Amino acid sequence: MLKLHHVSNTRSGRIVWLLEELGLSYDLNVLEFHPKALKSDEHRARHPLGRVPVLEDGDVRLYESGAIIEYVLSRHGGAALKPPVESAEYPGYLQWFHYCEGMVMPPINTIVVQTKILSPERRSEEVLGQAQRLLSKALGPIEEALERRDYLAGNFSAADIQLGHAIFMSGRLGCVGPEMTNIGAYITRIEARPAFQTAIAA
Ligand SMILES: N[C@@H](CCC(=O)N[C@@H](CS)C(=O)NCC(=O)O)C(=O)O
Repeated sequence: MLKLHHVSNTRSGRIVWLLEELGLSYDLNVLEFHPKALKSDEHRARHPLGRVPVLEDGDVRLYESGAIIEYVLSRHGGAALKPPVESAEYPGYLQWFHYCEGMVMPPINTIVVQTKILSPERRSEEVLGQAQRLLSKALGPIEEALERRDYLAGNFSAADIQLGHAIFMSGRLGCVGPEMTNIGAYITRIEARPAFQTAIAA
């Protein structure tokens, strides 16, 4: 049985979403977003940095969301959520899948730190503004790509889970302006998926 270590409203929601889309059974260990839980010896034994997501599958333990998604797709019947390697959609799938942690999440991390984690006296308007501008720039090519399609790589795919979750988070952080109409419609589209709703409620 798969076991997912999860904190609400974080990247581990991507994995809940994936497992729900695939209809897989899994145990969910919901942790608090608090050092007592995440930096405990018990959790550090699962993830050396004390973070989520962590997926356990028998003797296998993985703790990087993109790797977890690829692993589940390969070993647990997820072929339908990835375009075939020889298809025209495959290069775009790869690009958007990795664009998430490479380009979109770094400024999101800074925005979360500057608006939610640091105490008010340690926050910096300058650092926050810089991260917001960077995120807005990183969303630009996605807005353009969604002009021609409903999902990032043709049909709904794991790229929509990985990057779609980050786009949804960008919206929640108030960083999707009204001019980003394609992204706005995309967020509405993914929010309508029952598996996504389960993931956000978890
Ligand atoms: N690149 C990693 C990032 C993991 C990560 O930073 N997770 C955050 C939640 S979104 C976390 O656990 N933060 C807790 C902490 O920093 O103490 C992934 O995609 O899995």
